[in-house]
Amino acid sequence: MTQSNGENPQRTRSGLRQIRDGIQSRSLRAKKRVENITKHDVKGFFRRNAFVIFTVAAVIIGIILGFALRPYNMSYREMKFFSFPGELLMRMLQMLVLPLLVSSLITGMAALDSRASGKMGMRAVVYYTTTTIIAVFIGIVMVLIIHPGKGSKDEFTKQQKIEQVSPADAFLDLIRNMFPPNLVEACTKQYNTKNHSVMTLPTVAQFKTQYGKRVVHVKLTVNDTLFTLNGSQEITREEVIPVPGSVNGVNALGLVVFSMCFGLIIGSMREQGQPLKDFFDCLNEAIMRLVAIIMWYAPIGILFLIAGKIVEMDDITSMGGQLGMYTVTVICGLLVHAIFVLPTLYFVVTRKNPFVFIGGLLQALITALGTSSSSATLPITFKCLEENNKVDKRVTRFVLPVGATINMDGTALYEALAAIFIAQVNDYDLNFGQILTISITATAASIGAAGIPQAGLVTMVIVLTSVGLPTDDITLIIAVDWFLDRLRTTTNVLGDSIGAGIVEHLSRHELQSKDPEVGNSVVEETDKKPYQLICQENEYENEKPADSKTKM
Ligand code: 7O9
Repeated sequence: MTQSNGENPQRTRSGLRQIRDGIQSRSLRAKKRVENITKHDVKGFFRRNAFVIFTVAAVIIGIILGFALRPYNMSYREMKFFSFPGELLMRMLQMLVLPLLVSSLITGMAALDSRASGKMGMRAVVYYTTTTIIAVFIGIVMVLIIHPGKGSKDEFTKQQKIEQVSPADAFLDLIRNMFPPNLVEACTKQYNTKNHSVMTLPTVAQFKTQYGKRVVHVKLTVNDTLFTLNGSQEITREEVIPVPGSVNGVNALGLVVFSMCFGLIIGSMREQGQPLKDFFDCLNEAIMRLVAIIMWYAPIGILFLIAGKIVEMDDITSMGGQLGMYTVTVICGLLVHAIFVLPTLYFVVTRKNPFVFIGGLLQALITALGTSSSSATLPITFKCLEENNKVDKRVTRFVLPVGATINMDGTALYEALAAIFIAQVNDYDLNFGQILTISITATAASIGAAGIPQAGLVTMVIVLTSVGLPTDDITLIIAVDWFLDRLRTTTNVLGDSIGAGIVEHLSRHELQSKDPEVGNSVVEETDKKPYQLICQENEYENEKPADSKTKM
């Protein structure tokens, strides 16, 4: 290599000249390129990035409009009218989530054999756990360093009572929700154990006096639910009993479990499963086309969602010092995770520029910010990853819905941080064991959130109860929750998307060598990566072109 000491000075000089010439010619070329930019190029740039430009503009206009309208003190009704276009966007996105979730998971699983999907699933799970643990760690380090809670609650407004939840019941509900007995109901309801006090049970008491200990079964109706009590249990007047119930909301966990199993089975059925495979593939494609249409409306919806929220929010100047510091701490934690940890992880694994990848996701991230729901953002996330970042559909279809359901880095970071903040406000010293307990429960809470009814509050209650912190103090942080929710949702969506990029990179060999029977829309566009083109050729070898639905 170049050892300048023993080198011919003539050669060194010529090398320098070469470098100089190189730089000069490059700058000349760049100059020429700038000079050659035509109106056509500029137009092309705007057309290609139209969505992103509109969306960013929507956020800026939304913020300005929101603050401009605040002094007018709108009535509640006026505010609802004003947020109406935003509400419509939410409804449209949510409309697509269910068919998208089911069809993408089924086709995603059916396109892979059980070994390949097992490997990919393993990678996804390792990624989810690693990033969630890192997120919790960052949250804890941030709150310990910045120390936003000062051991006094004077500046906070009056607290309300928070309902207690039993962690055991929540855990059992999570498992129950994985296996919905009625698939149609799973689209609208989640199982939720409710606690009922049996104070008003004169019948039981009468039964007992009448028959003593020999009472076998007492049938009761509480809230229209018939259930049986075993008489051998001692029923005292104060007893609280778990009663089956349900709450409104999609049982995402149940649908994910069902769709994955169903997809795997269809995939293993070969020719027999082909009609169903085609059906769900077609359904998925049709939904994605609807998403493309809704994306044109998204900027308007986002504008009004953001402006509406700013008009609605309480006066920020009344926010106390501790709460302000808490908000800053959460923002710092989320930023470190989203701008430093996740991109670094992406770079280390793939050796590609993470910020180019994130650039392609901009619209999904802004939609997450506007809607504060990673499930409602799912359709846009799909579009961004598949179209801008050219991630293989077999990966996105499998990784994104599962990620939206169980991978919530922002939520995990937030819950751990919030629990320690509440401890600080109460002047409660946490030892290492308690901090470890908080990390474990926060990780579990973020994984199980979609399976636990009314998750936001319930998971926070579980984290606090695990170390004996007062649950009523959750009301201290509710004032800023709407805002922090948007930021953690954005982090959640980024985590899921980077996960898809990483899993695709790690699975590239299997995807390359996989049998070509991968579902038609996977190989739809011609500007895809080489291995997809290989699949395309093979597909034509195997199929009669007349039967093929593949567009060229
Ligand atoms: C945040 F798979 C899908 F897409 F259909 C799906 C549907 C519903 C996935 C998840 C859900 C779901 O119910 N999720 C859920 C998420 C339920 C309760 C709480 C949360 C946590 O939400 C985050 C948070 O509050 O930190 C955040 N708002 O990512 O949406």
